[in-house]
Amino acid sequence: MKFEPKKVRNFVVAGQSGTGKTSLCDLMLFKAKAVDRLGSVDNKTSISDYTADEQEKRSSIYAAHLTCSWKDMQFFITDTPGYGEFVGEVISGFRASDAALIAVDGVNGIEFGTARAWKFSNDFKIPRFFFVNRLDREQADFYKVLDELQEAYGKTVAIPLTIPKGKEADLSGVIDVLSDEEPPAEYKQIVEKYRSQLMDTAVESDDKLMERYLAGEEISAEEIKQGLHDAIRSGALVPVFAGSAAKDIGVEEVMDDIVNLIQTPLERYRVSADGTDIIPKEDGDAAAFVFKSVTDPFIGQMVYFRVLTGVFKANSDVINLTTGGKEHIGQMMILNGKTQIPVEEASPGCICAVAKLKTTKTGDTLGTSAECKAMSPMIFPAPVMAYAISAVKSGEEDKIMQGFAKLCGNDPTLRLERDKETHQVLLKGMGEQHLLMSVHRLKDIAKTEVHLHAPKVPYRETITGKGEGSYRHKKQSGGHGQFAEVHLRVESNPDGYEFVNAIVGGAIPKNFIPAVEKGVQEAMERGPLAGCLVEKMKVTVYDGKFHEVDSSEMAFKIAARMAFRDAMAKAKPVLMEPIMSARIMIPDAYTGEISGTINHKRGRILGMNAEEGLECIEAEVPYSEMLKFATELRSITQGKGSFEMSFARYEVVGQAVANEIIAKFQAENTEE
Ligand SMILES: Nc1nc2c(ncn2[C@@H]2O[C@H](COP(=O)(O)OP(=O)(O)OP(=O)(O)O)[C@@H](O)[C@H]2O)c(=O)[nH]1
Ligand SMILES: [Mg+2]
Repeated sequence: MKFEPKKVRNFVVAGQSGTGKTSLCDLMLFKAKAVDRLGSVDNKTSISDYTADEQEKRSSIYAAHLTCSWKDMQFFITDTPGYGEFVGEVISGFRASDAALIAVDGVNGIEFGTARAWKFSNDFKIPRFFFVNRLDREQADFYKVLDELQEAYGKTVAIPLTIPKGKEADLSGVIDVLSDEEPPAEYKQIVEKYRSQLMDTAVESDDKLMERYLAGEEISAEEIKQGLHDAIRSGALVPVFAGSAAKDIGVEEVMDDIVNLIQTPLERYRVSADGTDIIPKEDGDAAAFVFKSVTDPFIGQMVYFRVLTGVFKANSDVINLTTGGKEHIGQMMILNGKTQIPVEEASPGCICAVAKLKTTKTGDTLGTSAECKAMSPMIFPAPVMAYAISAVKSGEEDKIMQGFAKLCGNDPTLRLERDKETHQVLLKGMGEQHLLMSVHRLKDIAKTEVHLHAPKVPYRETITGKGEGSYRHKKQSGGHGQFAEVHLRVESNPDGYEFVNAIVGGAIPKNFIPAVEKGVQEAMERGPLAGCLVEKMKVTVYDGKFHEVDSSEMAFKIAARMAFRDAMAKAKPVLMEPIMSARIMIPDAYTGEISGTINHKRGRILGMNAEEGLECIEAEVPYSEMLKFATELRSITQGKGSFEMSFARYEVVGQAVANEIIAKFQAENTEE
């Protein structure tokens, strides 16, 4: 099987969860006769949602790669999950594609998933088009959704290529705005309106065409097509289609226009990591971007790549341009859900899987010649939720680590980290479902289980005043005694930790000073209030005593540790907590409730603005209050909101809250 790049169309299907993306993909495969039976999400027979977990959930978790031929063209389709927590799959799906089909619900209109798909199309510089789906449902209203799209993305940008015939249960078909010569009388006016808007857009991209158009000359269908193609490619036009995947309405029109109007893989320019353009060619040196890797329980590690330029051949040697390593490609497969179809050659636009590469991982570029350029890796959002994990069966810690290492290698939004401050092992990801799913996967691939706990908050301690403390360590236990005395001062120092030796006249001999500092640093690892890291202070040793025979490094370390505690208690110690900067994207209707929730969480709202059809709240909230926010936001907004957060700084905890934390710590530590 070989593909001519001019006849390949590669696009990603993205948008809010439940807008019918997978149903649309199943229908496209069926119409293109890539399968003999129409797959269905609801009946657990979808070609795209083929994993047991997806069938159970009746919703996509992983991006699925599909392929079919339609009117002499080969489609490579990536169906992505709409559920916000699986965003990693969406990002790699966009990286692999030349255009985005954004599914929008005919009742709900713009939702978070719509805005996100729009943003990714911008980030990846790919043209997009909307499919307003589920128009057969009660209260579905194409024109209301169209208004929203035009409001958010531009009146002259979002223009229908098809409009619905009938509505809700009486939806009976669509009218093709450009080519339906005789639309039913009641639609004539509206068709004329959009047709003339499309004509304006089509001729705008070409001055000569524009002149002829204005002079009233005939413009050929081919010229209009080219004009629309260029306008879509530049983003000046984002066509809107109407339909219903469930009723098979408006889908063929979309498929035909994908063939007619969307850019070919040869028109998809990219920029390499060193800033030079990668201009795709039909043959010659080949390069492909590895956008994903998967651990298959039977085959082992599989990597998925998208050919950027040139032709790859099965059973050939290639170079990993990112690492410089050599690899051998054995069998190459294109994918239709779980079906793998071997191919001899892969050309621009193809999405292929290969097994058993030695060191290649997600984000690398493969090439047939060292002359080819590597692309930069993808950027994924930072995790927004964490669980502390522990082994269910002790002794399986290594197995757990290895299992998670594999999962993290395949999922760039998942991380396993040891927290230096709380000493917990944290599994971090994009939300509760994402983390639970990963733990479930661990059971599959490593046959081991973990307990999940709420993570401890890495509080810190510091002082707001100044204090002096001293301690004499003296012990006589048989032979040698132990003796050391340390006097020191602590004072607040916003710049960080500083240690000053102000001893004059040898009260503590120089060679013991490092031991004194060591003692101070040890004391700072476990503060007196709640056992947290102590920071931001200047510590000055100004006096002490020693004994010729009985003093030792150990004795000075102990004395310094105790003197430090004494001084800190007198210097107005306070507890500090991590504060997160959060950006919360929600539909307007939830602004009130989310603002209330933020206030309730001791958060501060810094600003609110409308962004791409959604409300964006910028806020700062203590980390301890955000541990479960991913889950709360989901339940408040019914999955229509999303957020990202990053560490901002430490701040002093208010007295009442601090007292609770300290009391809890002390109770736990006396129990021990
Ligand atoms: N009434 C109606 N229901 C539809 C239509 N298209 C899909 N559905 C139903 O909507 C539900 C969600 O469809 P999916 O195809 O799984 O939606 P999705 O966008 O892939 O969702 P995620 O995978 O969660 O992102 C299913 O129950 C479908 O049967 C439609 O045109 N009309
Ligand atoms: Mg889906």
